[in-house]
Amino acid sequence: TNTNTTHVFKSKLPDIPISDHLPLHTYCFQNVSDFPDNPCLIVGSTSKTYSFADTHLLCRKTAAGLSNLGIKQGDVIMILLQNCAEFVFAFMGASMIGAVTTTANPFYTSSEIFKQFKASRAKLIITLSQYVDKLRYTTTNTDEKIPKIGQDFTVITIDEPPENCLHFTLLTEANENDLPEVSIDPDDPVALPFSSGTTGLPKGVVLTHKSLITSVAQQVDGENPNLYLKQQDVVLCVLPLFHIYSLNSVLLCSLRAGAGVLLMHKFEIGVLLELIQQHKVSVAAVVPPLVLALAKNPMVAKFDLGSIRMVLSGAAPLGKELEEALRSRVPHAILGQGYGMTEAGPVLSMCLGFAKKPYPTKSGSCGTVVRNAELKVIDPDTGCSLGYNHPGEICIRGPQIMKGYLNDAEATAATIDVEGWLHTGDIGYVDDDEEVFIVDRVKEIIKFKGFQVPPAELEALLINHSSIADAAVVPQKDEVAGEVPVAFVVRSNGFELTEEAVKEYIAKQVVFYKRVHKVYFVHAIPRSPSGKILRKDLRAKLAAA
Ligand code: AYL
Repeated sequence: TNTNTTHVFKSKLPDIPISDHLPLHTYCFQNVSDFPDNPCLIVGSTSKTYSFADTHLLCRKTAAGLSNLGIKQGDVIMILLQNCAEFVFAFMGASMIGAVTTTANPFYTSSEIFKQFKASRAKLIITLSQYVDKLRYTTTNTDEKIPKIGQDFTVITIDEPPENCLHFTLLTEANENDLPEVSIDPDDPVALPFSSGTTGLPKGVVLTHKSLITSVAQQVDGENPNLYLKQQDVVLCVLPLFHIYSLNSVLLCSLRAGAGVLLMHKFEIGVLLELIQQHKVSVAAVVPPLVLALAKNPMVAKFDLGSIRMVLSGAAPLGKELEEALRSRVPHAILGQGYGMTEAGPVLSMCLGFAKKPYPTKSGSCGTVVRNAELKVIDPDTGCSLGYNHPGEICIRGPQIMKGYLNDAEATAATIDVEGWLHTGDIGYVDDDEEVFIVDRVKEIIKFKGFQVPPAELEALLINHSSIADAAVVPQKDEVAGEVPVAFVVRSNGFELTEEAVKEYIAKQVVFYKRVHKVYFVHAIPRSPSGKILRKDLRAKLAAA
């Protein structure tokens, strides 16, 4: 291979002009005057509907309210909520005053929340009263200054506020005319999701106004949008908005395109089916475990899913058999995948069967690289670029990728090279029809139902245990979750330690999807001369078992 020639893969769709000079909220609400009375947000649990005009106004009021509470341009707020209308008002409202939102899973434990809270230096948290106890942080480290609610940060609840907390109506009842004038640069951050990327602990991913606008435009803009959302569409929003998949491809794309968003605060198959039927959901964004439920659950047969015209699956590999099983349930719908990574802005490729003028696509494909971007596949050992049908590490370049990791130049440089290519840690190839196929992963991350489980985080907890001398965590294949984390543990000399005790020790400290499913006691963890865990060897051991 000649190292001087780089084979670059592009979309089959032509590049388009993108309004990436605008602030994100201006871009998303740019067309609202064309459809002010169309439903924008539909709350599944109550059927309460906010029109585009209502939504836009409530976002502006929330922006003014945040500003009244002292939130300034560049400040970070944390949203710790399941899907709800307030999530949308807070995220877009923060954008309007040039503030940045970090989103976190409300099921996180207190220590998981505080790691992100501290790293992001959030000034305010928006949540539900039932989670406020987790914000009364305690630590055994006496040197650490503990931030206190109402003194060091503000807590707002969308329901009845506990002591020292404020009610969300304080924001939505603010006067939108109090909105301060801010001048937003396209390279200013607007969202700060956390991701562990290819290695190590979760880090803040700096997504700017320009990156998110570019990503949304790559999906829904142009004469022939790659992901064609219509104003009449009702888009299912059951995947959590605190994850970039739903935030970007469901919420932001729908706002821009003028489609309605059906908000579900949690997944429950009966309720989901009922709502799809009742609200005539036409576009469903899902993850493989949800495809499994839709394909296999006997309840599905009792409901009319005829309104669904498009099903987008992403965030984890979708098996061909599963895709076929779903096809038999929604025979008239187009099924396809999107492939994304938080750091990539997030979408790298999207099924061209979703385009306004669709292309034929193959089962198992993750779509074609989005327009206005470049994708290459490199040999993981030599770094040389590879041509069609040769699997290698997928790299992406374009204005949509992250600015970098928050306060971590080293991790940024390890992920985005000097030429601007973001290295995904995914192994895949592009076939003769420009379709991307993911076949493996060279990075550490474990994906439980599409959620990230960073092995380094669990390993650090394990090594903290007084009876554990060394530990490594790797993925094990799982029928339902895709992958589950399992641990290899070396006991300290002379210590008794059971599998149950290790599992419990971890379960107490992490959100449900990071729990260790199996513990293998071993005499040593295989490591390279430099001390890196040889994860491949451990994965091979599991495969052989
Ligand atoms: P993160 N097939 C296989 N693996 C996938 C796929 C897919 N379709 N999509 C994502 N992954 C894996 O940061 C892959 O290993 O973002 C990738 O590097 O939580 C990793 O998940 C990234 O995990 C969309 C569609 C966003 C998908 C996304 C994914 C965001 C997940 C927008 O429209």
